[in-house]
Amino acid sequence: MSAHFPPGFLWGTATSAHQIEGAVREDGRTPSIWDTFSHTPGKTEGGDHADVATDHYHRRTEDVQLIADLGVNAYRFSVSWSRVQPTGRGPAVQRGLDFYRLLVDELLERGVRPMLTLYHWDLPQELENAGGWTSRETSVRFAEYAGIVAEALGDRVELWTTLNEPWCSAFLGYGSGVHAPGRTEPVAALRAAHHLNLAHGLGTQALRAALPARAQVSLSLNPSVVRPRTRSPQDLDAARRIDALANRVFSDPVLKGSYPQDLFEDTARLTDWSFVEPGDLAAINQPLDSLGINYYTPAVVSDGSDAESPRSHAHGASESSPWPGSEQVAFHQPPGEQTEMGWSIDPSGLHDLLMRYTKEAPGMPLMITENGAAYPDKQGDDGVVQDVERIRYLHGHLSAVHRAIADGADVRGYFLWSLMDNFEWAYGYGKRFGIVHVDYPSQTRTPKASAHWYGELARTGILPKAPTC
Ligand code: PNW
Repeated sequence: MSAHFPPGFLWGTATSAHQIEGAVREDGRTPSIWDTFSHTPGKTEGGDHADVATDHYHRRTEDVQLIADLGVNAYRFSVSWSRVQPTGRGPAVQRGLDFYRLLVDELLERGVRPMLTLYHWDLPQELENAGGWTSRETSVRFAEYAGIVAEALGDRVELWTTLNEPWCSAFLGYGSGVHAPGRTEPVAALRAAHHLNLAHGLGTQALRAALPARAQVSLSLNPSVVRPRTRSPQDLDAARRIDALANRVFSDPVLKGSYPQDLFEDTARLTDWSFVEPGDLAAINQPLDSLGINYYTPAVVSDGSDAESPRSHAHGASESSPWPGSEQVAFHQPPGEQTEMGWSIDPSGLHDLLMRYTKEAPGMPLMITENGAAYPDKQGDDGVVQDVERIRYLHGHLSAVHRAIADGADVRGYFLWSLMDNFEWAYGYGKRFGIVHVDYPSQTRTPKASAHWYGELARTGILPKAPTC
């Protein structure tokens, strides 16, 4: 059966500044924590870094044309903080802002709605030197930066996102250390999570103050679909612990204005959470216009207190844990097909998430701000990558979205990760999420089969039958 999506649905692709821009030393930009991290030996696959990436900073106009030619009506990108505010404080660099103004104008001219994310993991290194997200000063700095960007682009950008996936920034950045800044301190990770929440709250206030009333403000989370391996009380408790650290540590303060009591208990031997100051929760609990959800794969967990259980953390192999206070939980690879990331394919997880937030935040419009899959290149004789696995992945997940809408979820848009192959963080350039292939030596962009498939969907709003190939 073919499925119709609601009129006005946003069909987009997504990228982030650090993963595509390159030009890391141009026009006054200073290093971010990801520049430092990727240039530290042993931190990224093959020592890959994003000095050039997909050279988008110099190919902006060509890339906007590429987006428009796909047939999509929206594009999600992020702003590089250290391009706009090189020291993370004080006056903005006009040339940095100009790049994004031109990008937005070119998108609008071609009928593509821009969705701007203020922070997709690239903290100015100067702010990390002052404590980074473990310091509450960084939340205040973020609000100032949000105000600057809003003043500059508020007349033309309507869709605003404060943070992308604060879980990754806090727990992969300061807990397991597989992301920048590469710190492995459990308490630092919890402090970072709170200061990211506070940054979201103060940033939202700064956006509201500077933006016209029609602007929409949102936050993109990457909630985990946590499945207990069995229904035993021990495994159910493991799932509850991971749900607290992956999901409720962000969604509760943002949506309800409180931290979960069980999270305090689970982490009591590490911290008394005295870094949460009076007034913080009210500041974090700002009304939002939509909630962004990024989804790739579910997690299956069990109680791992016995020595035999796998301690491999589903979120990147490392010695350190991204789960402060719940290090004993074991993660299991679900059976069935996987993408090249080793992430199992399970579209029902996306349906579950959309229904969960429909229940937890009644009336809240939802936006899928990321979903997609990495697959190795299989170029045909014509140079086009025949990525039928990716089409199948997308088809399955979009069917799940359609089903959630039928079940009452107010889903307003879908942003495919990613527009083009790019710098996949610690995995470097080896993992390709794009629907457009990038030949890095020549920087040639070639739409894959999935780009044509997705463009057709975006133009018609009708999800075709499952691909049979
Ligand atoms: C997201 N995990 O990253 C990011 O928002 C993108 O920048 C990234 O390219 C994309 O997904 C694909 O990885 C994640 O370990 C990285 O749970 C790691 C995890 C989740 C999301």
